[in-house]
Amino acid sequence: MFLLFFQVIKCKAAVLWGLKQPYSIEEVEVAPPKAYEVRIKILATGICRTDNNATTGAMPAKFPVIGGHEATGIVESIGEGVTTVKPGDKVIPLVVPQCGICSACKSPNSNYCEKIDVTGRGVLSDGTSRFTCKGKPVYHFMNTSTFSEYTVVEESSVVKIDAAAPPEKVCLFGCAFSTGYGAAINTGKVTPGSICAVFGLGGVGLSIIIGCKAAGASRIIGVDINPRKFERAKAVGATECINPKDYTKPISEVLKEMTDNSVGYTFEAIGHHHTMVEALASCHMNYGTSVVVGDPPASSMLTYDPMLVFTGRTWKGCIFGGWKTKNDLPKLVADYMAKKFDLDHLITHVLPFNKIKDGFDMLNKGESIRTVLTF
Ligand code: PAD
Ligand code: ZN
Ligand code: ZN
Repeated sequence: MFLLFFQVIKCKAAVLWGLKQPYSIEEVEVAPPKAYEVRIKILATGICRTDNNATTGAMPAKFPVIGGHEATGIVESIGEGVTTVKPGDKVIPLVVPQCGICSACKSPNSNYCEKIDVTGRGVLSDGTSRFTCKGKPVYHFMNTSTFSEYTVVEESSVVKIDAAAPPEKVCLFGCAFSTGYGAAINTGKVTPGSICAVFGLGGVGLSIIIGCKAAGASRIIGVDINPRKFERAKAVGATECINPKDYTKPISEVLKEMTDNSVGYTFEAIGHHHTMVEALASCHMNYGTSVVVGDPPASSMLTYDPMLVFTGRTWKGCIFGGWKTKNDLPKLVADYMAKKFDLDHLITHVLPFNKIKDGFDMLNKGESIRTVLTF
């Protein structure tokens, strides 16, 4: 029985063979976990813009790669030395690990664990991958690779959550919700009564709105070029929504006029240079704070007028909403179970895993917020 745990598992996974190719469902082999590693059976996984960025090159990845990073699963087996999870535990794989020993993990002010993989390393700590397909190694994506029936992660990249948590909802704590909510609460530190503007009303932007509302913002203005996003943004707390295409002047000017020049906080949840600068220009020239949440396109430079920060604005970014994942995610899920948050407006579609292509098509046509794939 013990030996059964340590067999290679053959299963279905969505493999990206190279840039600008679609995710293709293949049979892959998933090796058993080595020491300090955990093999997880994935139950549900969301489709995030970052998974699409891996296909365009905006997010670095080592090909061929199994994408996906926003998921819930059950621990299938553990390698030697693993103590924080055991087979049968319900878990969330962690895009931002918490190894506990690097300088970021030891600092109370950082969650940027050195084990994070945002550069497309694609391998676990021993320099190898646990996946093969058609005799070739297939690489890991952001330490997680959740577009697979089974995946292997390091112990630092997985956390146990409440066994009763619904997998097809709480997978959003694996990325969108935690990122957006934390960007407002932890990074922006939105204050009661303040005015906020959120650029980009996808899963991350809507989660920022939920965070701004929880922090007591008096006005939350959603900004998106797709007006089909407005209804759900308002449902989660946006007080108004505007479309830059409806104006000839810069949206920073529009926001200034709408608010008597008093936008305290802006958030960029799109991932374009021009909207990052526009969001910066949209917060108050002195006391305003602007948070970059959207993934900056890889290997690109941004130019901006330094006067924008010289006058006193604060320009910040965050990864995964600033949460220390192993410590904080179980508490966020517990808050969800206590009905502190409602994720229903964020999830527009639930599809079986083999419909992954439809999920990406809807993301790229602007028809979905979050599509959750179930196994
Ligand atoms: P999404 O594609 O679902 O939403 C982006 C929204 O931006 C869409 O509604 C678009 O219509 C809108 N948009 C596009 N262009 C413009 C424009 N010029 N002006 C206004 N609105 C526009 O993405 P998402 O919510 O999954 O992710 C948003 C970004 O956040 C994306 O860059 C993703 O890679 C990044 C991200 N960052 C982290 C992090 O830790 N910092 C985590 C997860 C995702
Ligand atoms: Zn994501
Ligand atoms: Zn660390």
